[in-house]
Amino acid sequence: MTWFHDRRRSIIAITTILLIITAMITPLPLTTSAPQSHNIEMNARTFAFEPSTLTVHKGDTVTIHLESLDAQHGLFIDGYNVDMHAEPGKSAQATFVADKDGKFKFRCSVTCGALHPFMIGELTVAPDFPFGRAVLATLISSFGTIGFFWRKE
Ligand SMILES: [Cu+2]
Repeated sequence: MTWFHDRRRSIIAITTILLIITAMITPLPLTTSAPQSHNIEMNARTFAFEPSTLTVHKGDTVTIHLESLDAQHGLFIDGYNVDMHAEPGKSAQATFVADKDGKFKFRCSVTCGALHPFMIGELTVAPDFPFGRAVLATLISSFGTIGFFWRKE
């Protein structure tokens, strides 16, 4: 009996192929495949950053312009080795490639007062989606293959 006469196998093969196509073409909420450049104007004041959260995609180039509105402040990003110092009238700038995905705290790196330890924010580096889709497609085809070759005695 050839495979296409086997109803169970035909259903599994067709379902698997349809699921893979769905995984590849379904629009995801943040569909940016090509790396982007971000120019971020970051204001620092005692004791907060504005904005306090940043979201980019893995592979993006990020330039942060740090402007201080009152005293000397710094901006250090955990896990990225980015550090810069600014004081009023003397802004600082740093550029880096967001090559690691995950959530990274950024914090003031100049002791600026009582609440300095709480002067923090968060950088989110979202995984790049073509990779996510590839992982999904691989998983679906693995399950499909297992289903296809599974034999009940
Ligand atoms: Cu500080």
